[in-house]
Amino acid sequence: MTKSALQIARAAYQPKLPNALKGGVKVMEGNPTQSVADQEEIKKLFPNTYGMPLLKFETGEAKEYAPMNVGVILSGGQAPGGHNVISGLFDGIKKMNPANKLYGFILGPGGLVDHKYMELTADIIDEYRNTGGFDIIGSGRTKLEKEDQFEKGYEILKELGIKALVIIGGDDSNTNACVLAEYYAAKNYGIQVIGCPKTIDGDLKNEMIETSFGFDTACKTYSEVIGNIERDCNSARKYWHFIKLMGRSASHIALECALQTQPNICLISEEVEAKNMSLDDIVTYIANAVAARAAEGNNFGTVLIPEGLIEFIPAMKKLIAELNDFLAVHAEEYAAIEPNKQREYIISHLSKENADVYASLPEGVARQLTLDRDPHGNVQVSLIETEKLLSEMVGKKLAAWKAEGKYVGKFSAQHHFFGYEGRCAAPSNFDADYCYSLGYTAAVLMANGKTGYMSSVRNLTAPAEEWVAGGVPITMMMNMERRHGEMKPVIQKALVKLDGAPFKAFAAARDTWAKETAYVYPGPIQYFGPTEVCDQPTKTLQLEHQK
Ligand code: FBP
Repeated sequence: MTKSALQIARAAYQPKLPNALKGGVKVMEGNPTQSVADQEEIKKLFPNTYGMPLLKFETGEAKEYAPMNVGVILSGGQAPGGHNVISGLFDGIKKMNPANKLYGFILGPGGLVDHKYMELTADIIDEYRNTGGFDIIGSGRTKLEKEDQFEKGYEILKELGIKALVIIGGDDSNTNACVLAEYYAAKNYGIQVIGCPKTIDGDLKNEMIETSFGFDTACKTYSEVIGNIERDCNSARKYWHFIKLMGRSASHIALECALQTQPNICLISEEVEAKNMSLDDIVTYIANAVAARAAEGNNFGTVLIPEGLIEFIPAMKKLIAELNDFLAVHAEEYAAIEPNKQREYIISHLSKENADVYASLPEGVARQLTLDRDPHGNVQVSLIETEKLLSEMVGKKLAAWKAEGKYVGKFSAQHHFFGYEGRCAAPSNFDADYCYSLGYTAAVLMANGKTGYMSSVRNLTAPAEEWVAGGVPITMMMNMERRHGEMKPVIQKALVKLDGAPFKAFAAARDTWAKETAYVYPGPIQYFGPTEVCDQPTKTLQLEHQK
């Protein structure tokens, strides 16, 4: 593989570890734990893995460990640093016993079920240290939730002599890791399962998991490009840039990028829902900012839009729910209608409230809402071009205001969607160190016989040497939620807290940012140089840790 000069230099970077992981490790047990909610139900569902204590690692005597083979799976969307979790895990198990072997299952959880795997040897691991992507073994979205999958997995684990499995994934994959841990414990199969918190979305976090890995690098990558757009925008002074950002339901990415780049506007889905805002309220909010800037001679600006916005607008949520139900029954009848009559057909079959909302939508978006459905019959909201929907509606509103004699200046829009651009970026120093430490922590948890735990590394705004490593029982993060019509135990998703420090900092500054041109240009991630340039965690983490 030909490598760039930066890749070669970066390969030599030795990620930092917390002091407690540098030599022998002592495992300190805390008090028994409880799930965040629905304790009785969760306890009943996880009799073998419920209530376990929190674990904290401290420096201890070096021990000898019996040899063990270990498996690893990358699950779900890519996130920068996955390769470092695997290299930390590899170095950890080799340090405990050089005879230990690491096997990677290919293309996600499906690899375990289909028995597709490879041994990860030192030369392979060395190729991938400090690189972005999940390509060392690939990732996939197969859900591990059925007993026959668990049994198929057991067959191959037994065959390879694997005693412990690490699942690197988001909230759903870690929920499934816990279900698997419980199943293998109940069956006495002697296989431990450990989870690792991954997702650029930043929505797998709680008291014990300060952030999921990948969020730092992804946000810094998007912020670099948003900053570049802001500078372009401030140079040409003729466009409003509407930028949609990945993140699924939660708006953490949009919020962090706003804190880093100070755009004119950033929408936060959680606030839209809490304030019961309509699409028109949002459009009016943006249009007012456009008109106010135009009055100062500034016919340009930047708007950040979280990917999941549509689902958080209460009226749209209701409309989508009714459309899902209606089309589940009438899809064929609808498809047989002439294209130019389909809109009328839908309007005539919806309740008055939803028909009005539907009728107010631009043609293209209205069509997307009725056509693009996933295998479960749901609208694929991520495919809805919210950035275009909003700019089109803002344009119309401004034209109407102009017709009424109001000064609105000139409005010309550009559109962007940033998601895939950041998910495989080479990890920042923060993610390189954090991921390596998470992988190493997983190795210590396994060597000490733990199962049903998630690797936890905390105190992340301090230098890496002072980070606190340990394990958190996955059941501790669970509650019961309705999924596909059934109540299921799942890890509670962390949405943006409107009373949290990051949102409050943003809310206190946003009116100024809307009016003035207060852009910040963060520039590219730096790997070599002064620590204040290279090693800063996200603004979200810094604000959350401020007392
Ligand atoms: P995970 O939740 O699996 O980490 O995935 C995150 C994400 O990047 C979301 O932000 C985005 O909505 C989704 O994956 C896109 O999925 P896909 O990669 O299947 O297109």
